[in-house]
Amino acid sequence: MALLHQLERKLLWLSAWMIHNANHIRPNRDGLKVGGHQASCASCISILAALYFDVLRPQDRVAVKPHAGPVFHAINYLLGRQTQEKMAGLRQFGGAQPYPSRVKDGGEVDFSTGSVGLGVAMTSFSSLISDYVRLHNLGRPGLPAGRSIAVAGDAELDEGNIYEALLEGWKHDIRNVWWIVDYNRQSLDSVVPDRLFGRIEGLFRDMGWNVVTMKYGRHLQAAFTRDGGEDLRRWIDDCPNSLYSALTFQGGAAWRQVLLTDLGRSPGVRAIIDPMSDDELAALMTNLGGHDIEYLIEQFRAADAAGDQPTCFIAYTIKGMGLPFAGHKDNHAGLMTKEQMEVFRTVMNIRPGHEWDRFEGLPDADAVGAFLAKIPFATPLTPEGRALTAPIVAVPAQLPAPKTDGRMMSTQSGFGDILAEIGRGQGALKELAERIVTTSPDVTVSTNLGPWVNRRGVFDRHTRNDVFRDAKLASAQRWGMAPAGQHIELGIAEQNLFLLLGAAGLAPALHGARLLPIGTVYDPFVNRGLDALIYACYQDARFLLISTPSGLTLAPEGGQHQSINTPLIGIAADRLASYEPAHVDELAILLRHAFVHMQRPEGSAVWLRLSTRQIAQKPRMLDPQAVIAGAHWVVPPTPGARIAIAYQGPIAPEAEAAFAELIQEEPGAGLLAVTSPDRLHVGWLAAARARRAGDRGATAHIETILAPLARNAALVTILDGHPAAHAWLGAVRGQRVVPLGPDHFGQSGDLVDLYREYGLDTDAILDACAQALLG
Ligand SMILES: Cc1ncc(C[n+]2csc(CCOP(=O)(O)OP(=O)(O)O)c2C)c(N)n1
Ligand SMILES: [Mg+2]
Repeated sequence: MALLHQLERKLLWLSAWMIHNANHIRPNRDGLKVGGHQASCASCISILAALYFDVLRPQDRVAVKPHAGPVFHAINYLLGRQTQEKMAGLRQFGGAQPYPSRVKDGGEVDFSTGSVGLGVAMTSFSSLISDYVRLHNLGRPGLPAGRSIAVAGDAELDEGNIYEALLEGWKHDIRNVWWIVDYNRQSLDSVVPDRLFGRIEGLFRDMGWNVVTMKYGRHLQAAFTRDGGEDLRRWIDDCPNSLYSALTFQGGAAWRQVLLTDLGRSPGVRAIIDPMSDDELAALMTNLGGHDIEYLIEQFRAADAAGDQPTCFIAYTIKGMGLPFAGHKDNHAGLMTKEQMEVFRTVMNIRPGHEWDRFEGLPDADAVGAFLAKIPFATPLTPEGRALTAPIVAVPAQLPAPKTDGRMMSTQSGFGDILAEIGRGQGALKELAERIVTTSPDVTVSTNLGPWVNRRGVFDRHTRNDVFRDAKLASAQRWGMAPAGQHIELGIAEQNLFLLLGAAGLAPALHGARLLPIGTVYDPFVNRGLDALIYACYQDARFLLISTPSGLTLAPEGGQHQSINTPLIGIAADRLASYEPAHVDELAILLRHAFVHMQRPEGSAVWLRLSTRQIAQKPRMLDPQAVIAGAHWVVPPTPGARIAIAYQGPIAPEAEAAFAELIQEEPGAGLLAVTSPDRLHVGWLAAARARRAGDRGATAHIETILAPLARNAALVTILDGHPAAHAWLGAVRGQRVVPLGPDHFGQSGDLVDLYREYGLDTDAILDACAQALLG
């Protein structure tokens, strides 16, 4: 315990110093605030120390609240897993990130955090995936199952996604999840209302969680057992959060004054507080559960021994504990002044020039070092460290594409057919089929996942029969639930979809298990889960997103469901390769590519935007590389041609019809199928960068594609999405673009009316061609 107390002091020093160094010591070249959160760090020192230095096992995975990033780095530094250089570079280019980041800070980070609420919820989906991997026997052999743990700020519980995740977790009977709330009753702007936690505690219990409230530390608990102790406890229990915070900031004399005013007539209370100095009184009154490491460890161990029920620990804390602005309501981004830091340095016994020394100022430095070497978490998870890898699953050269020749088909039904064929799991498809895990937020049937689910079953930790099937009632969906199932059924909340895809997409790194996660969602509702989608990609999770139906092509089903901004999101989202095929032959190429690209170290998640519109499929030979690179000529232009039509997605028939008329007058015109403005744009920027770096021959796919057209040729572009997705094509070779696509949405109709109203029909394309040719 004595050594743990010394380690707590060290974490408090290092986290505060790291932020101080970034703001006050390091040269500032641009005059911008650097920032950092010394108070948020101080608040959870004991919680993190109890976890990392005692309770955690190497196989546990932790999401650390964003503003405790410096404490996390300090812990790793003490364990020899973080460098002084990175810590001194906190918030600097190449230095430690402000909030723990898997991709930028490296393998010690299990889950990135930053957008509050998401890291917390991620842990429940991570535990679900942990169960999935274990029950399918896909994990790295010999790796024990660990807990998924979140250390959360209390304001994170204001985020709605927390409650969506709680409900979903309850449905899936998740296990081995701990959420530890750093309950400092402060957020960024203010002190939170007093009665809130009663509510939140009830919510957790209703969702089947065990709730452990750690309000008072052992000193206060002891005081409460004395004469007058009950009065003191009642006084603190009734004390509004804001007053408690203010008194904490003011210190011992202020505490004494109010206690004497309110409880001075109680001889027992007088006997407790009168013998104490102001400092001792302040220490007693702020002896909350979350700052008592002995108590924390005792409670964590007890929960551990009690089993695998999900547990929420509410650890009462003080924001800024141990620092001059402890308890002050404005302390969130508060920084210690240089003078305050000097006082702090003296108290911490740190010699100038030795600020970064690991055990500087600790009375038992050698013993602390020896202790750290023996804690459970000091054992590396594997010889390669915490970030695991998984072997690549072979993908056959061609996926089993449905017979399309001469048929009318939509990309959505093509997707369902191909996946169902893979689901047979025969021959070369066996391993691929075993690694796929699908999920959908209550749109499994309407996104054509049904046939796949019929073949592979629904995942559940418990086997549950399909009542309809057992009763021989006719239904197209035969969905028994069992641990061997490969579809994870989700409720309708889209953020959960992306958090689950994120967790499943990290299975190689977290469990050494290769999963190929596929999630389906209606395209417009990508927006509902967008922050969680970006969050999953930011962590480099690998998954395939299928969004369908999309655009105003869903026509009578549309109105509010018409998505126009999603192609732009596809262009802008990092670590996400986005496509919109028009025909099923392109789709088959792209699906195969997705399974390969998701597994490449330099790959990424993949997004296919699909449609329910049935269009004519034609026999043809495609160049897969061109489809993957983002565009291919359906009808190549003759050299020097004055115009081309470029289309994307299910408006292909309108583009073809317009093209048939156009070539009557412009025989050399070209017809271009765009499968990905995102990939074209990525390739274009990459080629420009390569040329600037000296590779003069670097050429982008879109540059090659547009090269045959005349320098001053015109491009008429069209997609069922915002026209800005294509407008940039004019910048590639300085050609003129007339971009078509809806920039308004919101009414249903049939395709004829909608395409006319929003300028996507054949006439609109021909008008645009005329305008373009006139220049
Ligand atoms: C989604 C999101 N909204 C807003 C913010 C800005 N923000 C950062 S921290 C914070 C308050 C955090 O309070 P709490 O979770 O209680 O953390 P602590 O008190 O421990 O610092 C806010 C609003 C954010 N990071 N993410
Ligand atoms: Mg807080």
